[in-house]
Amino acid sequence: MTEIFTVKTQAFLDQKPGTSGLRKKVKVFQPPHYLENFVQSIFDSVTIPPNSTLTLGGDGRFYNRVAIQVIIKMAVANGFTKVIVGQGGILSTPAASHIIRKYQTLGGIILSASHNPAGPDEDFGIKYNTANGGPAPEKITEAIFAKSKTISDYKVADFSDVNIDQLGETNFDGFSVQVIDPVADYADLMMSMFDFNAIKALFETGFSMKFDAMHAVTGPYAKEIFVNRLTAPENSLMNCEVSETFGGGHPDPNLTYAHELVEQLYQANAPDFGAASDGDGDRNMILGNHFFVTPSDSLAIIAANAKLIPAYQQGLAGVARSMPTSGAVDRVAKKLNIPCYETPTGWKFFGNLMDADKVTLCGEESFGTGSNHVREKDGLWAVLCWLNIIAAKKMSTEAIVKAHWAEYGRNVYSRHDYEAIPTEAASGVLQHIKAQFDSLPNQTFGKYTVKTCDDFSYTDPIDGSISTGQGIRILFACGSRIVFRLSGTGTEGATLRIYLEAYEPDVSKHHLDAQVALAEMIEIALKISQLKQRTGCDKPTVIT
Ligand code: VG1
Ligand code: CO
Repeated sequence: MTEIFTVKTQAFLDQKPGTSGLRKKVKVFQPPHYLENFVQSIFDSVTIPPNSTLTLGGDGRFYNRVAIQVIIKMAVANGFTKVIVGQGGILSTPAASHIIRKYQTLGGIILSASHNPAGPDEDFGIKYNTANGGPAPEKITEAIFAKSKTISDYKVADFSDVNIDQLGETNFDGFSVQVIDPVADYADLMMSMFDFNAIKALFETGFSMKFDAMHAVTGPYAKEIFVNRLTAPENSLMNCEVSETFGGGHPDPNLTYAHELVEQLYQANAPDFGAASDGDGDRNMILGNHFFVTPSDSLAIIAANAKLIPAYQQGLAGVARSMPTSGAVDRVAKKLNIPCYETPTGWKFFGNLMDADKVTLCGEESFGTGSNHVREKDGLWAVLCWLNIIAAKKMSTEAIVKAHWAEYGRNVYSRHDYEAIPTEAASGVLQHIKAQFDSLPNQTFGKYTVKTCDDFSYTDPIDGSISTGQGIRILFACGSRIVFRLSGTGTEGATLRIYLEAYEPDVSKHHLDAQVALAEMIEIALKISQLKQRTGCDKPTVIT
């Protein structure tokens, strides 16, 4: 008989899950009982019926392997009869979502801190996904947090470490562990959705691509899909070996952190197309030759051209975007005469809409796009959407975007991040803006007049749950917007994000750089927030 031990423990009071799970420094996770307390709090917050299976995998960062062994033993002790684990402990976030759905497992634990740097002195993270394949809803994450504050013991089974590098199923006494190929099921799903023959033919014409996995989890997926199945040349890939430290980098696919790729796309003889994915494979950046596609535009363009992709040939039930994401997709929805939902930041809010078949596509300004094929955002899926659309339209990335703007007008958009600023200064900025909620409406700044301002709250149309405090919105009479929001994924101080949007119907201004086009809005944002005075920062850390 496998022995089950109950271990006495004491609560750590800081285990509050953020936008996507619990993220802390590895050093915080390492002391005895820290990881175990959180895992037990997860298991105590869900009902585990007999014969339940758990999906388990992570982005391959430092501490992934250690945590996987702990979680396997705790899952067995808590009544799971099977654990499906990705070989080497690897599963990208969208692949994990697919595995949960395909094999109908009770849920999954994904070990990732996404784009946060990895290594012994960097970050680790853990999140729980439910049976629909999506991130646990707030009701569950709140229960996990509450549990973690009162926990007094946890359960762990006594057996030696499982070999997670060897494919196959091992039967133990009353339970089994199945090590699966982390890529195959996901690659098959992609093949069933896209026109692989058309994309192959595109590569055969000499169309060139550069995909940057940023040393993180999508490397093996990209090799299988782009090189093995789509016959793109090997040199289409860069940084595709998963490293425990993510090569010492910060796998956030944006213009700042993916600069190695950006430089290649902006050099002479640049490839036709460029893309990058983040640490856990759920986000993406799309580039053309000397051209950057804003994520909000990417969502709108995929929606507008969805019928060119076999999986969406029948059209879309609806679309959804997070509140700070630009309204570009709203214009497409209007034209297609389908509903468009506005949710708070974070993928968990899209799940209910997709489960109820209200939406097919959804996305966030933060380089996250996805559809109802899984219940997570999906980086490689977005890249395949673009390749499929390019193959079908026979136009360049830039030409596709410009044609879209000409048809719909351009929602000029930018996000300014102020990272790792003192927490007090950051909340001071938000308090200062909120204190002006009564006086701002009707105030005029240059050509912009404030119409309304509020702190965004959302009532889920499916289950009626309410989420408040989701970001401060200042809406102008002309339809432009400024949004201020604190990040829920950082682990150092606070990160304040300012989202800026202005609608430009005039084609003759579409060539303008977003920072130039938004210069006046940026000034207004700084003025209303007193950001410089209150934080001492004179410029953003990241501009997108
Ligand atoms: C950020 C993004 C948000 C995204 C989240 C998780 O959150 O803004 O849109 O859903 O990261 O993405 P925040 O709270 O820092 O703004 V990932 O790739 O870290 O799973
Ligand atoms: Co991610």
